Amino acid sequence: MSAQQRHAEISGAGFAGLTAAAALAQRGWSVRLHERSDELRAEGAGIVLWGNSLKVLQRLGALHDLKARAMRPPAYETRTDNAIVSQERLEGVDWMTMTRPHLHETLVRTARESGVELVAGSEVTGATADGTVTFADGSTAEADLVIGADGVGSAVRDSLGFQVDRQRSRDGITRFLVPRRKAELAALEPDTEWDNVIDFWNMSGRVLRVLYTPANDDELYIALMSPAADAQGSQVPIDLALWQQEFPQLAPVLEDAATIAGRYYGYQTTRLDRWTEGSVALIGDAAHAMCPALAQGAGCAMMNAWTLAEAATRADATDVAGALVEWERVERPFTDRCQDRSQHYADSRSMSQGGQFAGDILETAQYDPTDARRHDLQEVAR
Ligand code: FAD
Ligand code: 5PR
Repeated sequence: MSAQQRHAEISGAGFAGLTAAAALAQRGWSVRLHERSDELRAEGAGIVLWGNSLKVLQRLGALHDLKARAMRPPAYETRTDNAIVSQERLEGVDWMTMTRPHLHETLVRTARESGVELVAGSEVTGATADGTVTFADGSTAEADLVIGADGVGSAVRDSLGFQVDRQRSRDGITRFLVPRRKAELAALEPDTEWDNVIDFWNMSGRVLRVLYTPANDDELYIALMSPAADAQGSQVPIDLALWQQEFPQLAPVLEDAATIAGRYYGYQTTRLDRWTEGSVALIGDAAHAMCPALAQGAGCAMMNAWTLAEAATRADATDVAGALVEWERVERPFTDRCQDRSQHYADSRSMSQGGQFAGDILETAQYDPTDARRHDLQEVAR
C-alpha cells in the first residue's frame, strides 16, 4: 500500500456495496467490505436490469460473465384480465433479466478480482462523520470514505441521525425462482410466447397479479402481487387453489411456488433529508428504497455506487465531505424522479394498462452514469 493510497470501509455486501467496492478498488483504493451475514449470498429470486446498471457492469468488466446466464426476453407483455393489452419490444432499450444469485455471484467475483477485502460475519453498528466505523464486536476502523450500503434498515444511517420519511404502499409481492416448465406451459397455451416477460393483472373483482419473468433457459422468476389487506392473497406459503383459479395458465409454475416458504414484501419508499454526512455516504436501499414498479431499486443503487466512486476518487483529500455533497447535488435528482415515478405507478396500478415503457419512464433506464459528459449534455438539451 503506498502512503497515498486512500482507504474505504463499506457496510453491506448487497448490489450497492459490491458495486461501490469494486469501482473504488479498480480506481486504486484499498477497500474493506463488511457483510453481517456469515455467508455472501443474495436473498430473493430474479431481477431486471436496464441500461443504467448494465453500463456500470460493463465498465467493471462484469458484463460478459453476467450475460452467460441472463437473457433478454423478446417483449414485455401486459395482460389485463387475460386480454393482451401491449407487447412492448423495447427496441433500442438495453435491458436483461437474470437471477439474483447470479448477479450477486458475478459482483462478488468482480470485487474479489479487483482487490476488495470481503469480510463476512462482520456487523457494522455505526459510523461518525470523520470516518470512524464501529463494529458489533466493539472494534473500530478509520477510513477516508465510509459507505453505508447496508440496506433499508441501515445502521450507518441510523447512527448518524439522518431523517427518514417512510411511506408504505397498499400492495406487496412474494417472489419465487422456479423451473421454467416450458413444455407444460406451451401445452396449456400454445400461442403464447413463453420467453416474454408477461405481466398478468387481474383487475376485475379481486386485484391479484403475477409478474412472469424468464431469468435464463432453466429458471423462471415469478412475483405474486396482492394488496397487503388481502390476507389470503398475501399469505405464505401461497394459497395454491386461489392462485391457480385466478391464473390457470400458470398452474404448473404456481405449483412449484407453493412448495417454497416465500416472504411477502410490502412496497415501501424511503426518502432522506440528505445522503451524506462528512466523509460518510449512503447508497442503495439505505438511502432510497423504492417501489419495484420500474425495476430500478438495484439499478439506482449500482449507478449511484459508480458515480460515488468516481466523485470520491476525484476529490481533494482535504475535502472529501465537500465532494460528497456535490455528488449528491448532481446525481440525486435522477434517483428522486425514479423513486417518485415508481411510487406513482405502484400506487395507481396503472401498469396494468400496458404500454408503460415510454417517455419519462425510460429516463433512468437510459441514463448512462459512466458517460463523463452526461451532465453537460443534459444542460445543452434543456
Ligand atoms: P440490500 O440488498 O438490502 O443489501 C444490504 C446488505 O447489507 C445485505 O447483504 C445485508 O445483509 C447487509 N447488512 C445489513 N446491515 C448490515 C450491518 N449492520 N453490517 C454489515 N452488513 C449489513 N431492483 C431492480 O433494479 N430491479 C428489479 O427487478 C427489482 N425487483 C425488486 C422486487 C422486489 C419485490 C423488491 C422488494 C425490490 C426489487 N428491486 C429491484 C430492488 C432491489 O432489490 C433493491 O433496491 C436492492 O437489492 C438494494 O440493494 P442494496 O445493496 O442497497 O441493499
Ligand atoms: N418489475 C419487476 C418486479 O420484480 C416487480 C415489479 C416490476 C422486475 C415486483 O417485484 O411492478 O412490482 C412491480
